[in-house]
Amino acid sequence: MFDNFPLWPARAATTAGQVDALYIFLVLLSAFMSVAIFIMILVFATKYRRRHGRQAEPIEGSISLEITWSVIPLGVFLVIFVWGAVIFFRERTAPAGASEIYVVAKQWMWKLQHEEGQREINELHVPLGRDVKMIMTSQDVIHSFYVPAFRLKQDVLPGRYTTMWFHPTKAGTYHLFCAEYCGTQHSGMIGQVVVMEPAQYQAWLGGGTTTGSLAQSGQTLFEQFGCNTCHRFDVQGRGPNLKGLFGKTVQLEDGRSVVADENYIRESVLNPGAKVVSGFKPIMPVFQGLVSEEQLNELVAYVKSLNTPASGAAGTPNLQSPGIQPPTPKE
Ligand code: HEC
Ligand SMILES: [Cu+2]
Repeated sequence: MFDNFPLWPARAATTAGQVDALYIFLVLLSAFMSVAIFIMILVFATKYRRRHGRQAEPIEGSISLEITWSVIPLGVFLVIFVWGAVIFFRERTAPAGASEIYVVAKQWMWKLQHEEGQREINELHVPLGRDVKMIMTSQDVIHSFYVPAFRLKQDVLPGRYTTMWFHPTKAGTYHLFCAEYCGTQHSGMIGQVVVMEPAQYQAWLGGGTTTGSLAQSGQTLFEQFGCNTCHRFDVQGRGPNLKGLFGKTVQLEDGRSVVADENYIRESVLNPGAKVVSGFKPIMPVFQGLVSEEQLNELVAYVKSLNTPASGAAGTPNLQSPGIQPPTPKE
């Protein structure tokens, strides 16, 4: 309805309409309250203006009045809260099977890695109608990934992954901004998200040169860094078998248990001593400072790829670019 109404940026993802609906509700509610207050001011100012023989009677406490003005606003605020929370949780939880893009922010650019191996700077190409999950980190200060057309903004922090996801609904080119002041060239840390028709996207994917999928690069690193000397897939090595690790609950030596998500794998590589797996000795070397953020993403993608049932022989990841299979029937 408001597609060409210049107050709003384009709506190009499923989140956009949801956020706008809540936003419009808030604006209307505030407008209604402001107007009501102003009308009351005028009404009372007129009604109780200084006149002979007419005096306002002060109300000396009234339970019913107090309950009314507590319960009604409470109800209104709860509506806002629940509505906002629903959108928030929906935005937070990426659907299973989303294609994954790794993002490394730095002063002052966005570096993007596709699962299929394509790399981009300040430009992100995604296909129309597929879920896309962004796994983001920063190699220096805090940045924030902001795409107004998707109504999505997520801080990107050094030292850990933050994620967000979207489902583009309209082909086009949209602004990408850094929304966290990050230094001199902050205002230049801009780019674009290009949403393409699936066929065009396939052509685009085929066009670039890549050195193989992220997981494949990760496998190469896994051998280069000697991870495979301890982490074996056939016999029990000095380190745990990483097959099936992603998403699993890991028992730790100190009695805690953690779910092995991207952040856990990341920490396990950078600072293995922080969470030692139960039954193993803390002999894994610290890789902090030895792997770049991009390499770390490749290692994480590799470890995750070890989960795919199609991985076949021990240690061979699924190399068939999971992200570019034809759309699943559910869509
Ligand atoms: C010297 C042997 C050794 C090397 C080399 C090594 N690791 Fe480890 N790794 C271990 C041990 C032992 C553990 C379990 C104890 C712990 O958590 O620190 C472990 C734990 C892990 C875990 C957590 C596993 C789980 O089941 O929760 C991951 C992920 C991991 N390593 C990845 C890597 C990667 C990636 C590399 C290469 C960059 C690597 N490791 C190199 C020995 C090693
Ligand atoms: Cu920035």
